[in-house]
Amino acid sequence: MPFITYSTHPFKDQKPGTSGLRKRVEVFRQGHYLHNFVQAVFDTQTELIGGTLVLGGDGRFFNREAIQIILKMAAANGLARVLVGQNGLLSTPAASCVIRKYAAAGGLILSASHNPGGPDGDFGIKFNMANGGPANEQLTDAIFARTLEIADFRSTEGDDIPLDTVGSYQLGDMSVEVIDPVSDYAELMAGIFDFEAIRGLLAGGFRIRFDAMHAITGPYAQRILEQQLGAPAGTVINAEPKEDFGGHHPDPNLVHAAELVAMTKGPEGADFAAASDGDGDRNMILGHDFFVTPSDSLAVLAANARLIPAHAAGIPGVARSMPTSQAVDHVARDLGIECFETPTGWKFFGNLLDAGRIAFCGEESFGTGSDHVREKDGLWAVLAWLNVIARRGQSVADIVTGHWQRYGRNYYSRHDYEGINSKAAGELMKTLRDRLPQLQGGSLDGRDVAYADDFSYTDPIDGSVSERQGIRIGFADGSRIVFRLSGTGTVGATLRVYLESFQPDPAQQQLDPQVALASLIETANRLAEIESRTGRAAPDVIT
Ligand code: G16
Repeated sequence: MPFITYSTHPFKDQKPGTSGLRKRVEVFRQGHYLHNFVQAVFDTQTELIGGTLVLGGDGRFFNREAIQIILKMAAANGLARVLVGQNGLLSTPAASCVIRKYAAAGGLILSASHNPGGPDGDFGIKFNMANGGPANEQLTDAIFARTLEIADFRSTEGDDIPLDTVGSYQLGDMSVEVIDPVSDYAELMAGIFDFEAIRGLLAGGFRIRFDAMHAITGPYAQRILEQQLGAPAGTVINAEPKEDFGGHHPDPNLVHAAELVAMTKGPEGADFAAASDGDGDRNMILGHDFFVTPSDSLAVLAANARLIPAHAAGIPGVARSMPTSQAVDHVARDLGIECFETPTGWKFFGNLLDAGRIAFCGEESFGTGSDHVREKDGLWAVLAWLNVIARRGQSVADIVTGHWQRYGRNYYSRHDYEGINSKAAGELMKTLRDRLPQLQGGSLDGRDVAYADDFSYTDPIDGSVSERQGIRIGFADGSRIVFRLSGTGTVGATLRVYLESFQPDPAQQQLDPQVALASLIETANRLAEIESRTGRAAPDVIT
């Protein structure tokens, strides 16, 4: 089969964000946009040449086409083997699992996560390393630098690989194995959790619902929850992956999973409900008429880790991203284990997980996971909760309120201002940054400022430094305001304001977080001059 070198010209905007390169579909379909990025990966990740690549995506529009393009480029670039999910599907955590299990040199995951899909939606691609985790900043910087100078790419004009049938194929000297996307992952889950206890819980009439949001987790949840654990057929809703996610926004939060939230209300409401996102790495956990914040979810799972068979001996440490609430810090102190605060982005957990310093980690952005893979994992979180519920014999609400009574409650909320003018957003952040020295040691609306800085992280394992990771203002009473700009949006800028306060008194732990945080919200809005700078009187999404 003849391999051909095609000439191309660089695009200036291929810098990966918080999690890979995400752009509108129309951007990815222009010229050789995708080819350039993939060639930059092959040019810089030389261990792939002669090695194994894992390939799959969340099934969104352009997924199938992109997979065929990448397969041909992989063959022309001298890769030995590609493991690709049937129909081009692999959830992000399943891709991480497959990379690790088959000792692949890396993986390419096609997804724009929770961003909408379809011809007018978003597409994305990210490179994962041999440990199964997202490429670290050094690698993404190298890939980006290469995209700026790229002049040609290699490919071939061979036939497409039939992705709908599991089997082995050949593209020149490269073998292509189309694999069942679910089985390796399902086997991994069965080895972690107490499936017997969960089966017993479900057989006893505990009612659960899982919303796959017409995205990747439908086949995974049906196999594991319905077929292996015995949940009734139909437990998984919106189970069929669709190229446009049924026209919805595959983002598991209270706004976009409103149909699921409604299923937890009233006397017949589900006892437990959960949703996952486009590529299956996020999770939202609900009890009967009860929302568990992702920050609380991490804290509760850490406190109950020993109930999960794979962690029966306890966990060495935990980590959370900086804007995530400090709920898990209280648990770590109590358990006498290490607790790390990292920048936003799952890639920052990789070194700590590889070094065995932490076993659980999580982010406020509906991400929770463990050392079983190197990505956050939506279904892992669901199974972890079911495992804990089955072993404790308590409802979700009882587990969480009991947790608050013991450790205190971290009231928490995130306010998002989406699609705002990028220049205005940049100026807002700059003004805040400039004011930090004045805030130090002073007080704001009656609260004493304990620290005011732009978060900088030194990786404890490799010493790498990541600066300007978000502006944080911490108060002496334990409350915090954090401002940062999202690194995952594709239109304008998204300002995220994270708000947190601590309430140790059980008698005062039952407030609506928006009420409990009202004065802090006012302080944040005033301090950042949000309305005058963005033209927005209220956030677009509150979680
Ligand atoms: C990605 C990253 C997460 C991060 C999230 C939010 O999630 O993997 O680590 O917390 O983005 O990022 P931002 O606040 O910059 O939008 P996903 O699920 O989109 O891959």
